Amino acid sequence: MDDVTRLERLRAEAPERIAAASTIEELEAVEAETIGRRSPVAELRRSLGGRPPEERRELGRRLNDLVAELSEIIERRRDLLERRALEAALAADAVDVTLPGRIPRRGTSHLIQQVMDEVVDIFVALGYTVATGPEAETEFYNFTALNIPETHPARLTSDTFYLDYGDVPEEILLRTHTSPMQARYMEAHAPPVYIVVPGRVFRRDSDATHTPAFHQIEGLAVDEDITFADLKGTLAHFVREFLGPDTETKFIPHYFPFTEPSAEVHAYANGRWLELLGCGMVDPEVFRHVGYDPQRLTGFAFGVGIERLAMVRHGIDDIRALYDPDLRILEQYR
Ligand code: YSA
Repeated sequence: MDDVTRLERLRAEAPERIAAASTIEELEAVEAETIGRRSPVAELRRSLGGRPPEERRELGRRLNDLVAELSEIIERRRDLLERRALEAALAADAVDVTLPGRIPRRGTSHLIQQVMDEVVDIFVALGYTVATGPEAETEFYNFTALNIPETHPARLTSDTFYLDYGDVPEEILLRTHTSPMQARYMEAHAPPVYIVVPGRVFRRDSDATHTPAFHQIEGLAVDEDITFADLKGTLAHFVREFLGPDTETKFIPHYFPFTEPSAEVHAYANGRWLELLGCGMVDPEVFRHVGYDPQRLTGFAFGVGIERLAMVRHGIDDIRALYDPDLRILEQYR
């Protein structure tokens, strides 16, 4: 086949191949095969130099015409394919504004957290600040600094979760109450002190009113001339704020090694009295442990059980309901 015939055949066949390309990639492949650097057209152009002048001129003109013609057809096809690709992308991305929205499930803080926040708020409104301490505590801060004797039953492994850190100078345990923060805070701060300490505590307890992990809020007020009347007034205010003015409560004398005198506060709910908190006037021995002057300072402290508050307020008679993962229970307290 002579050169002119090859070019004419290309001119006849190429438009059909260009029209058949349905993507930009296919079109680029057809372009490379017809007028690209390795195409028959490029090959002929490279051969021009070795031809007689007349033939060179004639063949060169034909080549230029063909390349111009096919380039135009290819560009038109490219425009069309690009427009189609854009339209397809827009159609795929389209937002149907008439579709109903997806409403995300609304979360809520757990009832125990809600109660803790509320108790903290009541005391913050009285001028108290919030402090927090470690859940893994030393035997010293959990017991010794609080004047709890070596022989006290709370120190037994039957009551307390000890952590096994191997051969350490002091036993580490999961704190059994938030009271260790009393000593930690007083060691680090000069009086007066007005703090509340919310946190999780742990004991080997389990029944309808006790769980092995539960929450307390510790309160500590140390100043000059604080009396038992201040303790009673503050806790009565707290109970009225949290449980309502008509809630029946009573103070019962009690014993804690770190307060003297000591008491428990009980509230009446669901036909029975439920213990809410322990409290008392800070024992001078605790002041001595932290370097405070017991001649000049007095104070009161208390530790309130958060789950018990939730039980009294919501009429829950088994504490374990608070830890049931069934959301239908917790959703009632949004
Ligand atoms: C006492 C005097 C102070 O100066 C300061 C704090 C205290 C409280 C003391 N640290 C204490 O823990 N006392 S307590 O053993 O009686 O617990 C306090 C409250 O925690 C209880 O009144 C009860 O409401 C709650 N509680 C105790 N064990 C619990 C529990 N709640 C749920 N599960 C348990 N296992």
